Amino acid sequence: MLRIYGSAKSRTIRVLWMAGELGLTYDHKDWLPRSPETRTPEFRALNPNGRVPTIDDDGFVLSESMAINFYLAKKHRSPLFPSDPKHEALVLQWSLWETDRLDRQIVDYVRHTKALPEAERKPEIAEAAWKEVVPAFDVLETALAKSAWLAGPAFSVADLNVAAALYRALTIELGKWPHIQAWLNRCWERPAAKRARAMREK
Ligand SMILES: N[C@@H](CCC(=O)N[C@@H](CS)C(=O)NCC(=O)O)C(=O)O
Repeated sequence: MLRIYGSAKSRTIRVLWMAGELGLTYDHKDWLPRSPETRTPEFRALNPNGRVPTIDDDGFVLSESMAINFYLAKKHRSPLFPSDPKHEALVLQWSLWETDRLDRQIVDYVRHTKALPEAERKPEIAEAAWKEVVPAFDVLETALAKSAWLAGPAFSVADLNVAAALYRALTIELGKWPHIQAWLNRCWERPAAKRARAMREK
């Protein structure tokens, strides 16, 4: 049995989306980041970082949302994991790129402009984050102007990983990046994405 540790109100939303795409049944430990449940020796034994998402798939324990999604898609022989090695490499390229260029930056920007209570927002953090978000969005916009999807001719784990990581961007004005806007809409309109989002926003 697959067990998924982590609330949809965390990066676990990526894995819940993937599990939905694959039609998997799973036991969900709906734990918030830094919750007491993630601070136990038992959870530390699964993920010494104390972070979510983490999965336990019949004893195979894995952390890192992007890696979990590669694993699940590949294990279940889903077309979301492309068979062409070039498309597979593009899945890795875009997932690693997002982790490097946008993962923390987009969260910092949105938290410090709207998500946090006003008294906790730090404009200097938002400003520094935005300086990194803009060139990264420009790169993504150029790629999506050339191709509807990030890794080959169809929606794949590359699109899922990057679009899911850009959950926070759903609240940003994206008029300057029309291809990102259209692609984000296409990705988040998928039934599995809507279900994962509903889990987060309930
Ligand atoms: N690179 C990791 C990041 C995981 C991560 O930072 N998770 C956050 C929640 S979104 C967490 O559990 N934080 C708890 C902590 O920092 O102790 C991934 O993509 O899975």
